[in-house]
Amino acid sequence: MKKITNMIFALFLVALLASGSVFAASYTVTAQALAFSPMIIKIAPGDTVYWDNMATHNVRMMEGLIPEGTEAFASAMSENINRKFDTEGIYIYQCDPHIGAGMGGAIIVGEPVNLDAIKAQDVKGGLGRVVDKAIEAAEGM
Ligand SMILES: [Cu+2]
Repeated sequence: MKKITNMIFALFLVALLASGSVFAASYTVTAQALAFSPMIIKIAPGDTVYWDNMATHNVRMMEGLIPEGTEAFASAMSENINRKFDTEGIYIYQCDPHIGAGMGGAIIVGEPVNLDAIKAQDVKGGLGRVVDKAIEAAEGM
């Protein structure tokens, strides 16, 4: 009987792990001077990202540089925000006032399914440098 109970418990744990939701993690990106740290993070679907120290910054997800069907949301200036990511893919964002200095970053959620779509874009300047780094990170996965 004890053996069966243990087995049921083990199956229950496996089901929990597979669902992922119970173990959803939270990551922090900190604005430091004119950069986000870490600039690129890899997370799992269902995880949350918290942007901290945003006194003079914001986060704007860039149209065409995020997974198809997801919202190109933008946060208000000077606001620390929490955002949950459910859809797989690469999300490239910028800080509006400082993108000229290259202040942007990327969240890679699960598999980088939109890598080809991002590579097809011709992005220049500060945002272009962010895109290049995100592509490099995604290709190294
Ligand atoms: Cu900024």
